[in-house]
Amino acid sequence: MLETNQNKMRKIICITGASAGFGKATAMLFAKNEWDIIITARRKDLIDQLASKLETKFHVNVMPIELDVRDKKAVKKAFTNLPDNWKKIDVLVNNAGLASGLDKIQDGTIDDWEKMIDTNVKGLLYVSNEVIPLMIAQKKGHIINIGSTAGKEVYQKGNVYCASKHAVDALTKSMRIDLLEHGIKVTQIAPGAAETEFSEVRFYGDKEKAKAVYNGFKPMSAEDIADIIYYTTTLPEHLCINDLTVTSLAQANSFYIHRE
Ligand code: NDP
Ligand code: 8X3
Repeated sequence: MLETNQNKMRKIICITGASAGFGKATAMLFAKNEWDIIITARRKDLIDQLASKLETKFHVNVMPIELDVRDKKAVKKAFTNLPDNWKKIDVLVNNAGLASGLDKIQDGTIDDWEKMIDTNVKGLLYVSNEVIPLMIAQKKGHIINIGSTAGKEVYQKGNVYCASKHAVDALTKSMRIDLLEHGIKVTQIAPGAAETEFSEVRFYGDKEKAKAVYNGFKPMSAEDIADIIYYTTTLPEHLCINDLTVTSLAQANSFYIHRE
């Protein structure tokens, strides 16, 4: 953290999975809008670099935390060890997530299934479990869960990834009900295809296969999703976007993409 930025604390957003894709673009946009930011991911070098860049460019405070959201002890430690002024989290973006593999259920591996369930569902719960009490104590807060069109409809070979995002859909609805009395907003953003590292991760680093996912149409970008996340935080106190599905113009839902 730069010393010059230290005295002035602004609104605070905590973003999981901020080393790439949606999370990184969201960190950049909120920094530009003068928010202080907690960024977490496993790739420490990337979040450290991002933190320095944002602090220098936008003169905000950034707290980079190396964190695997699947590790419940590490999640607890990370939030317990936050300095008190960083515990005043206004917005949590549960974004860390992945698809691993694209196979029929009979061809899938337990290793891939566990990766997706442990990250997309259990990781989201571990982080929420730490942040919700902080928000309840403040009597305010906003949790934004990144779901997917895969959480609205299942598609062939999507099986466990789709199930994990259906779980995000259900948890978002449940959180909204349970937190109603505490004045905490709960939003799900459910994007369709966006070109990030997502497909590269899904196809185990195969760049060509990943690129082909977006052949013949203009997918969304990470910046598009960051804009939408930001927008949901700009509404008046009494308004909450509960659920927002967004796709590129070429995509109708999980099944229909118009390719030229
Ligand atoms: P990217 O692969 O570009 O980014 C994923 C981010 O999640 C990275 O920062 C990665 O960081 C982090 N991450 C993955 N696993 C873990 C973990 N175990 N602990 C902590 N951080 C982790 O993908 P996107 O930005 O596209 O995806 C972000 C979210 O959006 C995911 O939940 C994804 O399912 C969802 N989504 C994506 C869509 C798309 O088409 N791109 C569409 C709909 C939803 P690191 O590797 O450094 O840990
Ligand atoms: C990512 C979008 O269509 O690959 O959640 O499931 S999709």
